[in-house]
Amino acid sequence: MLFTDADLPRSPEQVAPGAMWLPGWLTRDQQAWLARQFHMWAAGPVPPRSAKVRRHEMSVTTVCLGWHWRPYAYSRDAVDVNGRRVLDFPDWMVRLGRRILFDATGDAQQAETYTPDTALVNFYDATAKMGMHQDRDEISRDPVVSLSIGDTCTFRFGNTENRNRPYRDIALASGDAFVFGGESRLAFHGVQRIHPGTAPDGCGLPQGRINITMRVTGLETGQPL
Ligand SMILES: O=C(O)CCC(=O)C(=O)O
Repeated sequence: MLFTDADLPRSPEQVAPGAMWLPGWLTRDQQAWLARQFHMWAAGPVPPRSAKVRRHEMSVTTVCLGWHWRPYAYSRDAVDVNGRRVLDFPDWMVRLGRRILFDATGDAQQAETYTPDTALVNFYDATAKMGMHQDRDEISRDPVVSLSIGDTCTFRFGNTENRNRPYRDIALASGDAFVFGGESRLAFHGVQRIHPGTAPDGCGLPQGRINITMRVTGLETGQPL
């Protein structure tokens, strides 16, 4: 076939009110740089682990920055892993989150004050998935900013009422950003499947998928940057 969907230009798109998909937001070099950061984060002090949700181990492994997430709470120390304090949330990631939020919304005032203080960094192997859920362990309802690196996934973005229709399935590819806030902040969402072999050359992750979601916990007020 001369053209597949992957060859077609992909433009920013509002998936639902408050939910913006920004395809190809990261350059290939930026993806590779973030993949290198991921390998450093994964080296410790707290290793990636599969969280247990209602006694079932998730198929993704997660390493956190700023605050450690466990179902259904945040703490500074990884009390359900090895008790060590998680790495600080990097200043550059605050700036990155602000730039993405501005590109998603055009709202300079909101973007300038956006101060994420935690990131959940998930690694998906070829068979990993994430069930439909809401991100509601944060006190703050500031937007969630997500970045994808590696294999494409089918990301399902639903409604705020339940896990059922209406929802949209979108192909989140390496370098894509996705923001959900406002009316969509509590939308159910999940990862239906990973598409092995789709990671682009040079993205820094030959197999699997990294997803970074930045969030504002609302647990402690940080210093403005
Ligand atoms: O991997 C993704 O794109 C979504 C991750 C997610 O839903 C989460 O970390 O809560």
